[in-house]
Amino acid sequence: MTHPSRSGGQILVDALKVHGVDTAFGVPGESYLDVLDALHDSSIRFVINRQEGGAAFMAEAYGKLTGQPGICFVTRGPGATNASIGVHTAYQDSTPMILFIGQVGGDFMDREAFQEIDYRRMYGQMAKWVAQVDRAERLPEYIARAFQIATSGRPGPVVIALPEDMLVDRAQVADTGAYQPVQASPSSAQIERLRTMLAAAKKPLVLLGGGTWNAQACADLQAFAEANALPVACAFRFQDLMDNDHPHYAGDVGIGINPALAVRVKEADVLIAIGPRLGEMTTSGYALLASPVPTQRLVHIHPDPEELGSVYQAELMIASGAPQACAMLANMAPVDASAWRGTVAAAKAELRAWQEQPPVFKDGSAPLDLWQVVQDLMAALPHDTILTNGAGNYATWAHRFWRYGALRTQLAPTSGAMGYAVPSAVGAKIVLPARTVVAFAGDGEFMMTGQELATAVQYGAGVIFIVFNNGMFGTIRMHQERTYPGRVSGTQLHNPDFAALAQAYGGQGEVVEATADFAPALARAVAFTEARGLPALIELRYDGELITPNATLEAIRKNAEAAKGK
Ligand SMILES: Cc1ncc(C[n+]2csc(CCOP(=O)(O)OP(=O)(O)O)c2C)c(N)n1
Ligand SMILES: [Mg+2]
Repeated sequence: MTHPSRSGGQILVDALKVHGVDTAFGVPGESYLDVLDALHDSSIRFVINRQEGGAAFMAEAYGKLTGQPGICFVTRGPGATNASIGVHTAYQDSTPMILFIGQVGGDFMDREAFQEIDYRRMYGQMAKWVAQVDRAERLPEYIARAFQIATSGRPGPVVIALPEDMLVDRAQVADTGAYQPVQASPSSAQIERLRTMLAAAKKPLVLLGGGTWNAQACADLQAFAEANALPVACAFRFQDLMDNDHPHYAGDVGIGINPALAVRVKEADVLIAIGPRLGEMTTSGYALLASPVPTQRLVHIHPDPEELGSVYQAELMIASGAPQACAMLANMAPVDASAWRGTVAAAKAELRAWQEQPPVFKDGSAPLDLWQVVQDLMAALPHDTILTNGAGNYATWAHRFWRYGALRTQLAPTSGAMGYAVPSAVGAKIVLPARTVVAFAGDGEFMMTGQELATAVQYGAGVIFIVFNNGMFGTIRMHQERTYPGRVSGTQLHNPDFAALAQAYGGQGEVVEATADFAPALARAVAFTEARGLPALIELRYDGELITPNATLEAIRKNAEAAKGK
C-alpha cells in the first residue's frame, strides 16, 4: 500500500491527532516552521505563550488536569532552556507531558551550531525519555512511543528533538494507532496480604498521592475507606484526591503539616500509601517514616516498580496504577474495623480545629485577615473551583484552609517551582472554560511568569488572580530569620502596582488592604470575569510580619537569637 508524501512537520501533526491531541502550548521558533505550517490547517489549537516557562507550565497543568500528555513546542537552545522548569515539574509531579524542541539540522549538527544543545544530555535526568528523530519516516513510531512512555507506569515528561531538515524532508509512511497507557495491577494474593495486615491493625491510615488517578479511582478509594472506616490523608500537593468535605478526609501530609496529623502518621501501625512517592515534603524530611525500614507496617502501592523499595522498604510492595489498585480495594471484603472506627471522626475533628481562624486574627487588630479571605472565596465560589499556586509562604493559606472539591481542583507543583500559579491557572481556564479558576500568587511568585496575563487576555481566560503582596520573598526571609536572625539579605522586593499592571494587560485590577473590602472586591472580580471573559486581579497588601498563620518574623527571630545565645 502506498501512502501520500508528507513533510516531517505534517507527519508529526497528523500523529498528534491520532493520539487525541486537541491543544498544544508553545512559543514559536524558526527551527520548527514546518510544524507551525502543518498546525495552520489542523484542528489542534496552538496556544501561543509569552515565555517558554509559561508554555511548559501550561502543558504540565494540562497533563495534570486531563491525564493525557500536555503538549509543548519550543525552539532550540534558549527556548529549550526556558522550558526546562516545566519539564522538571512534570518529572517530580509524575505528570504526562511531551516537549517538542526544534533542533539544528543534521547538516550542521555537532558543530555547536547556532543555539545547538544535545537534549539527551541536557534533559537526561529530568525526563523519562529524551530522543531525537533523525528520519521523517520514523516520526509515527517515535511519537507513539513518546505517548506510551509519558502515560505508562509512573507518568512523566518526554522530550523529543526535531532537526530542522528532518521536518521538511518528505516521506511516505503510515500513521500508527492511538496510544494505550499501560499500568500494572495488584495480584489477588497481594490484596489478600494487605487485607491480613489491615485486619491485624489498631491504628491504620491511608495516604494518597502521585499520578494515574481518575474519577473512578477516587470513587473506589472512597468506597474502600468507608467500608473499612479508614481515615484518609493526602500527600504534599495531592490534596484533591479526596473531596476535602468527605467525612474520612483527614488533611494533607506536606509542608506545615497539622501536628496532630503528623502524630497520626508516625503512630499508625499500618500505613497504606496508594500512589505517593513518599518524598522529602510528604515525610517531613524523611522524619514521619524512618528510612530504610519504617516503624509503621507499610504497604506501598506505586506504578513504578523502581520507586518501590527505593527509600522505604515497605512490608508489602505493590506495583500498580491507582485505578487498578483502588478497583480491587473497593471489591475487597471489609475487615472488622471496630478497633479504630472512632479515628475517622477524631481525625476530622483535628482537621477542623486546624482549619479554624488562627488566634492572630481573633481580636480583629490585623487590618487584613487572610483566613477570612479564604473563607470569603470558598463561600462565593463553586466547590469544584480550580485553585492554583506556586511556591512561597502564601501557599499555606491554600494548603491549610482551602477545602479542595475533588479530583483536579488543585494545581500546585510538588517540585516547589515558583512561577507555576499564573500559567497553570491560565492553561486550566483555556482548557476548561466552564470552571472557575483562581490563582494564589505571592508578589515574588507573580513576577516570575505574570506576563502570561497577556495569554489570558488573548484567549479570553477569565482567571481570578489573588496576589499576596508582602513585599518580600517571604519563605526565604523566614528561613533567614531562623538561621541568620536579623540579617536580612536578598529577600526584600519593591513591587509594581499589581492592579494597574492587570489593567494594562486588559484585565481588571483592585487593591485590598482591609478584611471587609475583600468580599465586595471578589464579587466585582467574579462579575467581571463572567461578563467579559477576561482576567481579574486582586492584590492583597498586608504586613509581611505575619509570615505564617502561626508565627511572626519577630517571634522567629527572637527564638533563633535565644537559641544562638545558649
Ligand atoms: C523558580 C524558583 N526560584 C526560587 C525558589 C526559592 N523560593 C522558594 S519560595 C520563595 C519566595 C516566594 O516569594 P513570594 O512568592 O513573594 O511568596 P511569600 O513567601 O512572600 O509568601 C523563593 C525565592 C523557588 N522555589 N523556585
Ligand atoms: Mg512575598
